[in-house]
Amino acid sequence: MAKKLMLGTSAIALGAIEAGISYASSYPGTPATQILEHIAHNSSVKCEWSVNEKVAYEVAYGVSLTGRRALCSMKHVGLNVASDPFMTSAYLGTKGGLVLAIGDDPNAYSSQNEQDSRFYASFAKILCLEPADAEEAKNMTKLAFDISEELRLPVMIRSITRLLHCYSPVSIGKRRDENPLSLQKDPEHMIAVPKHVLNLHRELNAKQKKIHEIIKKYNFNKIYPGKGKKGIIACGITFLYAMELNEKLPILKISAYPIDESLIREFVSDLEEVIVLEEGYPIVEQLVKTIHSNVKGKLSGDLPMEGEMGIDNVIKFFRKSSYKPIPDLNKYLLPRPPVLCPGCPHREFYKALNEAKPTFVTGDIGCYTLGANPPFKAIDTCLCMGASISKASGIASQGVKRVVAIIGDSTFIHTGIPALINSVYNKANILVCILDNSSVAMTGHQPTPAIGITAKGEETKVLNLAELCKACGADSVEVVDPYDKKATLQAIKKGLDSSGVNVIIAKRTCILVAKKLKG
Ligand SMILES: Cc1ncc(C[n+]2csc(CCOP(=O)(O)OP(=O)(O)O)c2C)c(N)n1
Repeated sequence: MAKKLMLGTSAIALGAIEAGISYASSYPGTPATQILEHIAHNSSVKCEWSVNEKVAYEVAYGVSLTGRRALCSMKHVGLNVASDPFMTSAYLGTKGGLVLAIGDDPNAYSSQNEQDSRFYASFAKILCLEPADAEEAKNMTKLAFDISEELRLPVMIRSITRLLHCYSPVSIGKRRDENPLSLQKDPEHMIAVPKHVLNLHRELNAKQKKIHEIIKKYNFNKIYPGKGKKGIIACGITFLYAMELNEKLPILKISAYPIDESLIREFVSDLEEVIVLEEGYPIVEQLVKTIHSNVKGKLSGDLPMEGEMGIDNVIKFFRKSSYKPIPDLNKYLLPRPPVLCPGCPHREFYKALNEAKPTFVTGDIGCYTLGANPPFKAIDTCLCMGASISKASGIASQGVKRVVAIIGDSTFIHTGIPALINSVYNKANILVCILDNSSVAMTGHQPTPAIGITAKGEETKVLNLAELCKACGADSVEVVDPYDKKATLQAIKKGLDSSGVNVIIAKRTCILVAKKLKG
């Protein structure tokens, strides 16, 4: 079989393509963005950038109802947004294979937290696979569709930045045919209403035995014998750390959850010490601690609870006295904190905003969050996508005047719209500034509905943000060019002094996109 060096993201995409998917949906988010990009640019599979992760998951679930296969991918925090349909879809079950590929981000290289999606899989009572490298990522994704159809449940592929953004060899296989279209009504398994719920929950619980059987059948969790009374339990990518360590110790490789307790018992029965390696929260370690009295890992304080574990921390733990840290080359480099690009329209907007002297500025997530850094220091809070307008409403509800919410175009469409409606409905006095650079710049310039280009690069209807804001009931909507400082400053000053919900759309294409368009 031919092999190719591939990114983990591309490997997952390839696994889904070879599995015969009929659709893929996603909302951009590092480290998972390139999964959909690979499908869009390297296959004929239909796919979409959805407006947010909840919508992406619901679209994929809809495809599954037709008997066809769908992949839905997102970053870890995206699953918070998609958690409502995700949780109940496990109750209803699926028809065509439905696979949810999640990119976790230990160390928060590009995220607002380090949450571990394995919790979500166990919360929803579904099977979760955790590959160690790109080859496994591809094979597991492909297999996950068969497993999903066998269980009639969504299956999660959980991987992390280190795997998704690294290249390793991947075998290229054949694309399986798509499933035939077969949309049949099945109210008991399609309508989540109270009268069906207990039965659905019973069915979901009954599937747990089958999940364990499938994990055993495919040998996902495997013991590698070794020498000595110390043993390693290694989850996902940490299996590579354990191999690189080359201590010749017995290893239990974990690639599937929920974990089979009996396998852990079998593995640890003869051991005097068990070391648990896992990226993310100490989920496996917590379980092993209930089975063995000498467990080393994050909970014991031997490995870091926060950040990425990485091979360096593992070597440090095993080779205590002879450990030589990897030289910190960063000290030879000039510091390069993330900054707004030269010529970025957000820069110009912040200059005007600072001059207008607002009392408090609620931020959101996107390139414009960098306005919190010097020299602008223009943002006072950042929580999660879509929160700027609602936070501003909360602050203003306490009588604080001249409160400004800053939000990007993609973020506004993602979850800002309900917050705008909410602020109008509840009579807030705030100024909302939508920094519209006609791009999802932070994640690599994906298109948005406001520019009318699909994931496949096709033209589609253009969403008019100004008309939308008016329809939401905003008291005024003004569109300005942030390069026009006078007009921008004037609009901000006017908005700050007005009551009600006033919106400024600062519209200018991201400088990097504009450069590309010029060629
Ligand atoms: C729930 C969630 N989904 C996705 C992301 C990844 N992400 C960070 S900012 C952003 C959107 C940025 O686009 P926009 O609001 O247009 O601002 P820009 O970067 O273009 O200034 C995305 C998708 C995230 N942090 N949280």
